Amino acid sequence: MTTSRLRILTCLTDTRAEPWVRGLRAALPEAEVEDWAPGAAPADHAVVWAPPQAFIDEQPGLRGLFNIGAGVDALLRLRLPPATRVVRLDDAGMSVQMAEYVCHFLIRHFREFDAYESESRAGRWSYRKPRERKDFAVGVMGLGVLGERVARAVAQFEFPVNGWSRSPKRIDGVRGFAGAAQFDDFLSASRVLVNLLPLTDETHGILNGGTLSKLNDGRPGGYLINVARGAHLVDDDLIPLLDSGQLAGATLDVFDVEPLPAGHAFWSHPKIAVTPHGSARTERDTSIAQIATKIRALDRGEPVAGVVDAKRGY
Ligand code: NDP
Ligand code: OXD
Repeated sequence: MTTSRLRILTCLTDTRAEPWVRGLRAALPEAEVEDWAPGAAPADHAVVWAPPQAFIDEQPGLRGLFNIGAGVDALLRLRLPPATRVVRLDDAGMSVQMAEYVCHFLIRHFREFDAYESESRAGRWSYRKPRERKDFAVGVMGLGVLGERVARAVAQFEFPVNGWSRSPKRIDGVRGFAGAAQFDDFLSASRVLVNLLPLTDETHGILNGGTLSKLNDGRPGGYLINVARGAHLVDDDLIPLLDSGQLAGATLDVFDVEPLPAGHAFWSHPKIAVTPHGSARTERDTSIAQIATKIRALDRGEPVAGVVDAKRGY
């Protein structure tokens, strides 16, 4: 009698597969690990980033589909075998990076470091009037693995912090708002808005002219930091809000089309800072260790963290 070896395929769009295959082989010596090519023998588990439907169609017995990122919107758009569990990365070094990124751009805006930089380039020694933290309440949309860490980090700098999630949350130093019923109050109470929601049918286009105009009690001077997904933002609504002064600026790490196309208005707008979807990068070794532990646990029939609820969309 032959017992077949556990089989794992990688299918990683825009990511070099070779180091992942090598790392997974080292972490799971009992398994056979290969990068997918059309027609390859089907797998028990797959480690993926934005795989095509053609890959999934060749995996009728897939038990675990392991995403090498936190956001699973691209996976949930695919037709998956009914028994396949989609598993997201559970932090794996991302939340500290996200906290650094948000605190960096928040503080840069609050302390007007861009203006100081221009002054220094012009050889001018000039102070700006200090601004008060109490006037810069930060609203964090999404209080999951990343949002909660970000909210706590911002609170450490003594900004007032509001958090919005689907279900109510209690986080020290964070004023909680939950559900559609409290969304407007959350926006009005926040001046700087940080988006860390998953992209779902409910959250698509949630950053638009109507919602962004409610920031800061409707007064001018709001600021947007979008680090979740480009499709949360209605691109065409942002520029008029910036040009009119209703919003003072925006930091954008994610875009509807990535890479952000050459010539897109966001590249050159003086009030927009663009970064290339790098606010929290996947740490390969940490992620491989996490995925290997979860593959073994799933195969022993044990529960694992980060299994996605497809109905909820995250
Ligand atoms: P989680 O799934 O851990 O958390 C999601 C949070 O959003 C939860 O608090 C959830 O509420 C809340 N939420 C979901 N839907 C709604 C809704 N309709 N109304 C109000 N709140 C809602 O996600 P992560 O924190 O791990 O990641 C968030 C997103 O960040 C990812 O989906 C991904 O798109 C993006 N990301 C971006 C990266 C980058 O480099 N730019 C890197 C990694 C992730 P509840 O707690 O009640 O369920
Ligand atoms: C992720 C991402 O979801 O990189 O991990 O956006």
